[in-house]
Amino acid sequence: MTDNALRKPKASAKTSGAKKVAAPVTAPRSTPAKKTTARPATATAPSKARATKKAPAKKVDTAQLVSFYRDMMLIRRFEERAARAYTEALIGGYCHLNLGEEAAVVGLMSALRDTDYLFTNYREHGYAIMRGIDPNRAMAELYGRVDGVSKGWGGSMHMFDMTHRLLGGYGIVGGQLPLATGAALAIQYRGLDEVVMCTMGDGTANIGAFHESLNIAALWNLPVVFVVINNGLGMGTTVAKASAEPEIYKRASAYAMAAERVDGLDPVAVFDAAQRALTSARSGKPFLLEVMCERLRGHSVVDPAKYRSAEEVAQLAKFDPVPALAHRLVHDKILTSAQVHKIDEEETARADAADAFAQASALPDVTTLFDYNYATPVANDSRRLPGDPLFAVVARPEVVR
Ligand SMILES: Cc1ncc(C[n+]2csc(CCOP(=O)(O)OP(=O)(O)O)c2C)c(N)n1
Ligand SMILES: [Mg+2]
Repeated sequence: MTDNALRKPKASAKTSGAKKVAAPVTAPRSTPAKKTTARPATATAPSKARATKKAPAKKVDTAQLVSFYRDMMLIRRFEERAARAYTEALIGGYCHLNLGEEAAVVGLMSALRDTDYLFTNYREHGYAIMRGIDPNRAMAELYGRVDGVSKGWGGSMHMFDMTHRLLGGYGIVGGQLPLATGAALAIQYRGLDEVVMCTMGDGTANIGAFHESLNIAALWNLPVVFVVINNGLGMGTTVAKASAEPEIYKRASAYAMAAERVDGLDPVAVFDAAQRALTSARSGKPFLLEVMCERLRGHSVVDPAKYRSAEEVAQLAKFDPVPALAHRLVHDKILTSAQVHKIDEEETARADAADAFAQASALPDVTTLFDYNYATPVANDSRRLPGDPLFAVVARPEVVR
């Protein structure tokens, strides 16, 4: 367990931005922070000024809850299938999984309209599926096959699909933020009723682009929701060790931006919070949403996560949103255990079918390697470098100066 579990909120915490309420106050850092995984001295409990009354309990739409469960189960089985294929050396490159973050992914994506846009990072398979991309095409991309979302040239970290308005898939931590902000500017410029959602990890909130993007988004009232998936870890470094302000949503107040922290184990809570955030952004008030999750496995498939003690790993099951929702469905008599099991079987079969589809898909022709480097033709596109062992040596195009 990272210290995340200790920080899991009982209810959503909110800040409406410094324009309306006092900015969060942290104790001045007079002494250097101690190297500890415990909550840093600068962390403050939400002040009364910012704590909001718990929203009245909404009647849960049972069909929606079942649908959330099915989606979460598909992501769970898809990711497990991907992990297996990776260890069988069927998938190359990097591979980061959404295991433990399924409720966050499903809640967030269910709140988006088809006309909204998503930018995300390398931990993206579940997002791609939830945007409506066929799991077969998502899996084929992991396998680097022609039927993949990015025609097999992107791999796990670089899915892109304009039809479903998934604008990546980025391997550079924070790389997606300025791009998402720019897309929101384009929407505003065109006067459209669309919103950009930009998801990232907790570690990303320490990258310069985070601050630049939030600042300009708030300054120009851009229709963008920034979402921090706080899984307590940036690779092997805990939030407590890396962030002077570990309650990341509070950073929004530095930019007079509305913000909220929500329990990422509950897809309904995430869905509701995402809807509030999107409504705000659609009216020109960008939003920072922090979603508290646990990453159930290593940073990527090849990370044995030795920085976690056996005791911590044993605790993780408590923070697994998939069995938690199954339990809720049965406990509340929405589904029987047999029905829950059937959904599992069906989604396992769906993940297996995606795997079979990917294995049957062809590898891309190597001559198409540079075909998708640029959206539009570029003069002197140096796709055929003399000496490149993959290609016959051809005359290099003249360089335009
Ligand atoms: C600019 C940059 N720096 C470092 C890395 C190496 N790196 C990849 S993922 C990662 C941790 C990011 O953690 P977080 O933002 O919390 O996302 P999570 O992996 O937990 O989803 C780092 C440091 C990178 N890809 N890009
Ligand atoms: Mg993280």
